[in-house]
Amino acid sequence: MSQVVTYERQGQVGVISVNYPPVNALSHAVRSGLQDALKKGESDNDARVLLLVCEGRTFVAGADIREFGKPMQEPGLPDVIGKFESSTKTIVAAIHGTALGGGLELALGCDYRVALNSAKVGLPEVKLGLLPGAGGTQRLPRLTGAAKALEMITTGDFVDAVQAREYGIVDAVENGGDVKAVGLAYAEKVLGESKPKRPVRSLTDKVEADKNSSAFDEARAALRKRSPNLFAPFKCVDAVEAAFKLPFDEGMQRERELFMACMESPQRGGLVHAFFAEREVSKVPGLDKNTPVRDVNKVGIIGAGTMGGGIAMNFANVGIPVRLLEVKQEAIDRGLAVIRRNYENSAKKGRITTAQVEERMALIQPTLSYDDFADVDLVIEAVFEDMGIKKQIFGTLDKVCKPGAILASNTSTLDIDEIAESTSRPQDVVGMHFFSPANVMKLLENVRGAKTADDVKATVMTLAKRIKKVGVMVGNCHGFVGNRMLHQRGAEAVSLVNEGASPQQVDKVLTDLGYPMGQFAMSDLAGLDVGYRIRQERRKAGENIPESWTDKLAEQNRLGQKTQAGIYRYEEGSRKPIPDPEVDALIAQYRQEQGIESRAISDQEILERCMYVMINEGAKILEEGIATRSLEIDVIWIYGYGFPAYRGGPMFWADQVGLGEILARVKEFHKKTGGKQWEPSALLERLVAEGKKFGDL
Ligand code: T1G
Repeated sequence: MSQVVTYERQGQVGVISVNYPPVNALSHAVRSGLQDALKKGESDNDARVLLLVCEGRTFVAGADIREFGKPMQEPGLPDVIGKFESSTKTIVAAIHGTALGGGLELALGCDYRVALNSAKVGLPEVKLGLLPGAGGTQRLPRLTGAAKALEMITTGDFVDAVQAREYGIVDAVENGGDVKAVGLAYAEKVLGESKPKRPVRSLTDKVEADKNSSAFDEARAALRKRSPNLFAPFKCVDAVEAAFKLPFDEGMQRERELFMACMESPQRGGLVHAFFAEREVSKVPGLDKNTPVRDVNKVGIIGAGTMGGGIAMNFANVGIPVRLLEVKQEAIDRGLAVIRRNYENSAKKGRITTAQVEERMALIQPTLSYDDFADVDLVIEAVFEDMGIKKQIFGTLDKVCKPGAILASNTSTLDIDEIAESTSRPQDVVGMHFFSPANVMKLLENVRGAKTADDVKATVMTLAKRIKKVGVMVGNCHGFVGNRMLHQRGAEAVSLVNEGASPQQVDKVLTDLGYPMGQFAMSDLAGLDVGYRIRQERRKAGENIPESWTDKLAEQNRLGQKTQAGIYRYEEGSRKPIPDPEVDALIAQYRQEQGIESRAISDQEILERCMYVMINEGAKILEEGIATRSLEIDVIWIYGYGFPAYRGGPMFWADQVGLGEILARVKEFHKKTGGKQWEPSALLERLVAEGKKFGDL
């Protein structure tokens, strides 16, 4: 392997250069290379100042996450950074791209830091269930003070170069694209001005000023509100506080102890799994990564309702013009008004400017005529979940759209192949299933039909990244992956209420697990009419779907938040679900009519029945090849339904619970109910028999 860290002298500057694609992560080779290059620089008598710089796309973006969980090989990063800080020579770090985590910590071990204008810095370890474990919690506060350090370290948010200079993290910001030239010039300047070594550990003014600050307890109180279930953020506060209470070396020791506690936490395992899984899903097994993609410069969207409007926003947000089609002018006007209101709310929160509101609105052109779809590269249909309507629409699209236009449906459950058969170009038909609210939820389930062309698959997967979504390629079946599992959880939740649990008890078990909202609160958000219509469709198609108490609510026009009453009731202007005695009475009445003797149900039974039915369904989805890897299911549930990333996703969580335990309970529920949903998955049985996990697939 070519040297990942080199040393060369340019004039009076000894240049230490890291070159370890893709992001110069601090692998063992890089840490050793840095140590060796530093020794060369220190022994090079003609090098009067040293410069640390990186090749490629970015300055060091952190420790090598792929090494986590493996035995750490010396030299450890804190030691390497300590050698830079105590070096006999003054060291300048030149930053470009994203100096993150251990990368920023390495730069803080240098005496001066210069950054390109386009650079960003951050300590995002908390997003991996960790804390900065190489001095970041001790050095950053010595430059920024308590409040900024706490904010950066407990959120993991990046700051841009100018902000970093304002906070005292970098000393200078320079325009220009050649970070090495900028670094050399700054090193010469340091030399010319005889700037002394300035180890960050020796800075005391910020520590003195904030040592009795209330910022630490305020940060803890804020975290108890924002993320009570998370472990690492609270340890971050403890570590930063140590910088103000202990001498530097003891503070470093404290940081180490807290870092190891985070490293051993199951939350770190879940978050690191989620980090890599999110990146893995963009590599579709069986789809050549060099498959050409089709141009998408103009998009047509059919339906200006909640979904269509939200989908349109995703494209306008990244500058792609949209033709938004409806059948009636008032529907268009209503849809555009909702879009404008959403943008104006974002502007009020400072997320976008008022100019951007107008720019984006101008990109969304309404139309009542399919003729305006003649030149679009992609159409996304987002109308009612009614197969008859969809087939009619795709028949029309087949006639009006140009050859090569991609015809996508945002259907959340219906058969993509059946839709494709209503056109003469099934190879151009694909599912693009957005999640409500479509302009917010990051997940995009791209559904391949039997005849969907490879370049269409590659195009929609690339497009997902372009519109800042996490795209997952899935197979075609009722409900695809996410909703197929959600359907099972929903049915089990309804059964649990039939048998004696209350909706709020079921929801609390799920929110205690870490979901942002429970099954029934989510049904009220989506609208009970959505599920009701799907069940009616399936009854029309001849399936035996027994009437449930939720049908009765829908028939009483208790549709959820949109009617201020559904499974819960909602006060004017509030989204807070309030248990409703009227619903309790309706459920009791339903039990009586069904001859059900209600019983007390434990939280544990609720957890097992809601989660294990999903795991069993997920295993069947893998068996059928609807998903090819369990990590795809994890990503779908984290980004589509808010499954807690710190638990890694449902299949990762199942591996932690133990597949043997899960299979045993699945068999018990199957024996007790005979329900098809409890028929043990053959894959689950095989994995247990072989002592394997989903993660081993
Ligand atoms: N280690 C190993 N691989 C990494 C990596 C890392 N830190 N960061 C990225 N990669 C890989 C990634 O898997 C992908 O691989 C490729 O690089 C491009 O990434 C002691 C302990 C830097 C903003 O948390 O936020 O330091 O798929 O697709 O969208 O205190 O990657 O190509 O094979 O995301 O342009 C702290 C994590 C670590 C930064 C670039 N650092 N990375 O985003 O590309 S913990 C982080 C990112 C730590 C110390 C502690 C992003 C990025 P492949 P990408 P991108």
